[in-house]
Amino acid sequence: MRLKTIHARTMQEAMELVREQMGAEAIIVATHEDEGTRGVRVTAASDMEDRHIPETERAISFETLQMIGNSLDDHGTPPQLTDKLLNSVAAQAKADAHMSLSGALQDTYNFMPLPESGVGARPIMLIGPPGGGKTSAAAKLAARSVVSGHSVTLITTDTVRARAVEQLDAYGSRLGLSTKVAPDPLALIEEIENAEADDLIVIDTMGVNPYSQEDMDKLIEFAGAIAVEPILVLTAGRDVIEAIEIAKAYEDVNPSRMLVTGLDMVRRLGSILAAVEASGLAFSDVSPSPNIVNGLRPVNAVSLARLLLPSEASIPNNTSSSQIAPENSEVSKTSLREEDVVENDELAPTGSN
Ligand SMILES: Nc1nc2c(ncn2[C@@H]2O[C@H](COP(=O)(O)OP(=O)(O)O)[C@@H](O)[C@H]2O)c(=O)[nH]1
Ligand SMILES: [Mg+2]
Repeated sequence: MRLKTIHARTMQEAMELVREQMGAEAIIVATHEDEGTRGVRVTAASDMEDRHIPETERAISFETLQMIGNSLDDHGTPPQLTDKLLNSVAAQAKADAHMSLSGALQDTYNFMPLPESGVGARPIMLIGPPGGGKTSAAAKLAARSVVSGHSVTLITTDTVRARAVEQLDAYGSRLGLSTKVAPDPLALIEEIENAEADDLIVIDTMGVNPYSQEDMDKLIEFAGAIAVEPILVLTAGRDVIEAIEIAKAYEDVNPSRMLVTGLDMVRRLGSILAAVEASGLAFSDVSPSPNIVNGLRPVNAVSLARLLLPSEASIPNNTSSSQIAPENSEVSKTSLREEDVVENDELAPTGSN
């Protein structure tokens, strides 16, 4: 590797780490001091010859690497994860910021969007803390499948929250679906077995306090009753450590992927990057809107890189630069291009939650 970034508490500590990890001949090519308590990051080149390679012929320029690092910092990404991503960026044989960050994200994360058709798919069980967007996500998944011509069975196990069944049924009935209610694991098995073979089965569940063993045990009973695929539904924008701990708290339910909601309400994705990495889940889809129709987007390394970088760095030449982020936003907030925003949604949220 020609470039390496190292994070440390002080510049002296960073220099020592560079010498220790890369040898006495390593050259510091860039330093970045974080305000507050986040310490310093140095970028070093270990190959003396590197200095003589013209900037344009290097895989990635120091300035581009710095810019990507600053963007990740602006998103509140934990320093160790930023370092990991930057070292992967430096190892990509691509000069373009967007392409090299995409490559690093591809190497760091798994991306597994949820299916539209039930053929060959396990029933999808949406799990997570209360208010995370599970019921909305169930309706969004159902709507996506119905719109693309697939059949859906919608089930809820949430007989705990007041009007939870009505909430899902309000969405489902407008899609022409009747919501099945499974108050206990046996009823869930029965409803799944009653579904047509090709149906995409979407199961909404009660909100589970991640730190309540009693709540978690109840969820485990439902998730363990029959082969389902638990998907952790989390809202973006939490504190980094909180997000990591919440994601890890669901490990016993064996989720495979994370569906991130509320992207329209945040400017920083660092906590999500950290929670997905720490929990080892794959990214599935993201929700950039409360709307049910068209309220879900599959996410991949390329679109995630676009969300993380400032717009001018991430937009390929042939794409419109229109963004809904305020122009003075320091963070890319990319979030969405205008064409992604769904308006006049007939299935706007009912507010019954
Ligand atoms: N802005 C926005 N609101 C959302 C999103 N997903 C869900 N919501 C809203 O968040 C609230 C809680 O959602 P709900 O699906 O009931 O959460 P649950 O308790 O996990 O089932 C509702 O008012 C939803 O309309 C999203 O992606 N963006
Ligand atoms: Mg709900």
